[in-house]
Amino acid sequence: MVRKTLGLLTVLILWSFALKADDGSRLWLKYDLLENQAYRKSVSKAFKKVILTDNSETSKVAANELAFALKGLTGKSPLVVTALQSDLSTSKAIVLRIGRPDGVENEEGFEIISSKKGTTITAPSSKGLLYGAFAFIRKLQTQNPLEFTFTDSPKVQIRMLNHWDNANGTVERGYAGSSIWKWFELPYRIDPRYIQYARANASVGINGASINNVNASSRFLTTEYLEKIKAVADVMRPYGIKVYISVNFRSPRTLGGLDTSDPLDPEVRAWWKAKTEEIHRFIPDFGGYLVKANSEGEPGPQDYGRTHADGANMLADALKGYEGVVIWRAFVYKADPNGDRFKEAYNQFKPLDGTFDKKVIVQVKNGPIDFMPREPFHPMFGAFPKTPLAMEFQITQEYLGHSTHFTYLGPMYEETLDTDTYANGPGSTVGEVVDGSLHNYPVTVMAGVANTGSDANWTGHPFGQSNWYAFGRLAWDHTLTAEEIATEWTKMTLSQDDEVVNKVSDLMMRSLPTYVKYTYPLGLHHMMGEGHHYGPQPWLAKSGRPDWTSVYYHRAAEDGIGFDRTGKMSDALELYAPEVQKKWNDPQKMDLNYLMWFHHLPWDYKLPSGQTVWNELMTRYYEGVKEVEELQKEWNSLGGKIDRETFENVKGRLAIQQKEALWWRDACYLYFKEFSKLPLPSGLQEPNRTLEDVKDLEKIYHLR
Ligand code: GCW
Repeated sequence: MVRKTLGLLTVLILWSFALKADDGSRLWLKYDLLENQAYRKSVSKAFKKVILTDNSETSKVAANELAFALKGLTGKSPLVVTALQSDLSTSKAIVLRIGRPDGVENEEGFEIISSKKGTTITAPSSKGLLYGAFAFIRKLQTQNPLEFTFTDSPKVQIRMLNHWDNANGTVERGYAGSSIWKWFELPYRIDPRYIQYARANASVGINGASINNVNASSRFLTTEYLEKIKAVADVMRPYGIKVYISVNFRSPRTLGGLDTSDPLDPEVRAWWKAKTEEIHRFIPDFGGYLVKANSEGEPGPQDYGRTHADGANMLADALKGYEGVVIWRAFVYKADPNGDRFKEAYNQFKPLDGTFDKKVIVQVKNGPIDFMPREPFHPMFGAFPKTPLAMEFQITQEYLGHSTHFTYLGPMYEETLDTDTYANGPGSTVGEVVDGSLHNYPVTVMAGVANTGSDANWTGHPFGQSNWYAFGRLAWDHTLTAEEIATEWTKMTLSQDDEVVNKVSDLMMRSLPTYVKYTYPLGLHHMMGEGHHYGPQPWLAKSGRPDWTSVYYHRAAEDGIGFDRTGKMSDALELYAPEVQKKWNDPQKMDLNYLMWFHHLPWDYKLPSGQTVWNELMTRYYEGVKEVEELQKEWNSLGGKIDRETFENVKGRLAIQQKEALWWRDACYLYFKEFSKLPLPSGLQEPNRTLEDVKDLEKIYHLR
């Protein structure tokens, strides 16, 4: 009897676990039953059917998504009908209608007029209807009152993910399993995750995906692969997503059998024209080419004494007559121990402003070095009135603790986009450069390096999903705040309880400043483990190139620490507008978060805070560790209030993060102490290990 009861109990427990456990695969599109009964009732009363007045695939996707969401949120399936079927009453319905309402600025915009008696979504195109449908669903998921009017249009035209995925299924800088693209199965088998991927992107307005690594294999341009890419493009199309291909500049040689890839060579140009034509036979709405050239060993026009503009314009020429564009990356730098990598891209590209074809966009990383946890904005954003510049953010956390550390990146994106470049005087933010409003760019692009992978929850760390989400929302509208996005995401993804939502979004907002404190306080940068870019390695002095070491950047010595980029040394500051220079050229007046980006200061230099550089630095390292412990405690207090699987997942990762925050702190303190020869500020406790002990830890990562 006892045994029987126990058996039953186990089954019940397992069953309740199965019911509750959430593997995260549904992302923020969960559509779980609305817990607030009054709200749920009013939603199911207001919307009994979805009426579609347009027959395109994309509009059908929009209608079906609305029906699917309503079924999940209210427990009742609405009817989906096309207006052609009968002259149905529009009361108690969500009506999807093509039209151009006032205030809708472009084709992808929409208007929602909602009431308790029904809702009409109007848009100039079916893509607009799709975005309107997802916006409406978001309002329901976040329990917005049902009476409202809302118009919205994207500020940037091309909002895309850049996948650094390879043909063999690996992902460069990917930390969530292998690639989502199953090249060996395509075009015959369509993995259902492609559709889920497309839905997720469409829900935040992402309308482009470059499907392969910018360190590109020519293989993606073979006919065999074009057939595979076509199959992916066919899945993406109804969701409003165009496919782009990263290309290897040497392809005319490797694939075409030519003995050069010189962009001015007529045969090379003809090869690209023919290839472009072939691509369009497979993918008529092909998005275009993404190119990493003459960067980190990749081939490019400079191999033939030509410029980036020569290379990009040749590809633009091949795309003439088609919709597609050329997105040419500005991530270039050369190995010069006496130079400053900060200035490289600017110096190579600035003379080319105004010489690019209209189809070319130059894609610039948010900061001048490389996706560091906190970078000043890239100086190029203040200096290219005649060339459209695309923003490239990194969503995958290459330098931000991969998928073990909790770092919500919304505040980083927001900070960059809101910074004033002074390109046309005060009020010329990076966001306004990128959205084209400042210089009237004909094409505008925002790209995010994807953090998606084969892990069930797509991103490894559950909060990695929020970074994908935040990128999409800000690419659509860069004036949204990171905080409102955090709240919105949490409501859709983790909880419907206001108290939990407030707590979680507060933790999200604190997560990045905390990460910066225990890794790169005061504007230090590029001191991570060699190659894999994980954990601290401030002592790294020898690498394949001088600008891949740590000492190149922190310049710690007996006389102090930091990279002097003022007129006294590299003068990189001079690349910014005078107002920006003024903001950053005086250590007594500047935001200390950027201090070491621009100044080399004695260890005992007195900062305006009253602290010396050494004491401020150490205080921040120690605070960072404490803050992780607080994050951990506060997260752990949410047990029972968040889905168990997600809760445990984050809890486990936070435990690793706590250990590794200590690793960073001890490594940096013990190493920098060798130069400063100063003790820890009073009240801070000595680590219980030596510098050698900490250096030994790094061996674990070199075993890979
Ligand atoms: O930071 C470096 C990364 C490389 C990457 C490169 C780039 C795709 O470590 O992995 O290569 O940036 O952005 O091209």
